[in-house]
Amino acid sequence: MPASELGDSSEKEKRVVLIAVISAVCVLLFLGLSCWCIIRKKKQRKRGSRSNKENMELPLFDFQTIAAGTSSFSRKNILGEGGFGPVYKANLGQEQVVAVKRLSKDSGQGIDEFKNEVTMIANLQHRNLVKLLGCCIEGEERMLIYEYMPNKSLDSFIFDQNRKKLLNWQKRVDIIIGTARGLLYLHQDSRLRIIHRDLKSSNILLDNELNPKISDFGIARIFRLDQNEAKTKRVIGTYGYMSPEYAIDGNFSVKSDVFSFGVLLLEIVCGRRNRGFHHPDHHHSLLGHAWLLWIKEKSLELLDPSLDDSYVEFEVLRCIQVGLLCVQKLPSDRPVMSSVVFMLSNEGATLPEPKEPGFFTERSSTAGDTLLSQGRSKTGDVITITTLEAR
Ligand SMILES: *[C@@H]1O[C@H](CO)[C@@H](O)[C@H](O)[C@H]1NC(C)=O
Ligand SMILES: CC(=O)N[C@H]1CO[C@H](CO)[C@@H](O)[C@@H]1O
Repeated sequence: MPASELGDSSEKEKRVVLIAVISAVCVLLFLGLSCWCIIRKKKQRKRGSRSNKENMELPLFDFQTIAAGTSSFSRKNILGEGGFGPVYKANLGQEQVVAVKRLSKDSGQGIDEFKNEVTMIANLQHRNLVKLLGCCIEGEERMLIYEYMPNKSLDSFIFDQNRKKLLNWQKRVDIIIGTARGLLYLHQDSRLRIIHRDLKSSNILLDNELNPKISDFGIARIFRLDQNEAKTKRVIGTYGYMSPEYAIDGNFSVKSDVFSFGVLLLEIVCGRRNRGFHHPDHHHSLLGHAWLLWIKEKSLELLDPSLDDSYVEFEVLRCIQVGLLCVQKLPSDRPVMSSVVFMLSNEGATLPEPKEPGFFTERSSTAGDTLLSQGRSKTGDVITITTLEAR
């Protein structure tokens, strides 16, 4: 073979190899690119459908059906006032009765609270939280549809001279523990960390068997899981249930909910409201009264007289002790809800000694009280401080 041909053929071979390599790289590049495109598209579609789902996961109810079910939103079907408007009882036919929370047109803050409540509660499910069935959005109308609670709210029992007799000691303990479990779920067991910020007896609804369900998430806040505290300039809440650090500085955390829970617990045991509590011997609130009895070791006197003999003494004392632990002045002294549930449901649990409760000063002179009275809304029950918006 002549050398020239040899050189030629090796030149040819080189070219072939080069072409093969280039085309292989091209094919690989093309394949890689198309794979990447397909994967990206898939991801996008997935993300799209997920965000769609998150918004639209809720069943939509038809406006006409609800209008018919409430006799065109007649007053006689009003169950009560929610955070942002009236709540109606609606009969949707086929024995389906629901509660409809309708955003009032004149409620300025309402639309935010509505959205807040939808996104918040649509993602939650627990037997001690009220269940959202769907919503209705039509034109200006915004409504939330909840399961109907035939026995209304806890305050309609414990503060009513006749109906309070229907709740014996065991039932009250069940309500306290159920509420504690619901709150524990909000604080740490759900996918989110939620601070309710307006826990009170009228936000605890009772089902057929008088099981408690926490409701009204209009002003609840979601915390990041590593977040412990937040501050707000718009303090919204209910007089008598707000912790000192929240009422005074707008600081809120799981511990401000724990404070409200403690107030609620003591109200259930005593059958009287913390707010507007009167006692012939002093000017303290219910919390102050409970504390005075505790240090005199006379806590049983706190017990609702309508309870007769249905109670178990050591259970009552333990409940009161847990209540007092929850309403301690310093947030860091208050237990978290998991400890509260543990202390309430384990007879053997050893409980720390409570310290002085928040707002433990006789009424006429408390900084808390004067501050709190500034922004009282027209109902006198729900207040906002710093900005005077009624809710
Ligand atoms: C509120 O929080 C700030 C720090 O974030 C703290 O300095 C202040 O003392 C707190 N207020 C109350 C009443 O605890
Ligand atoms: C104590 C009380 O009023 N219980 C009622 C709760 O609701 C159910 C269902 O409507 C009634 O049957 C109970 O009497």
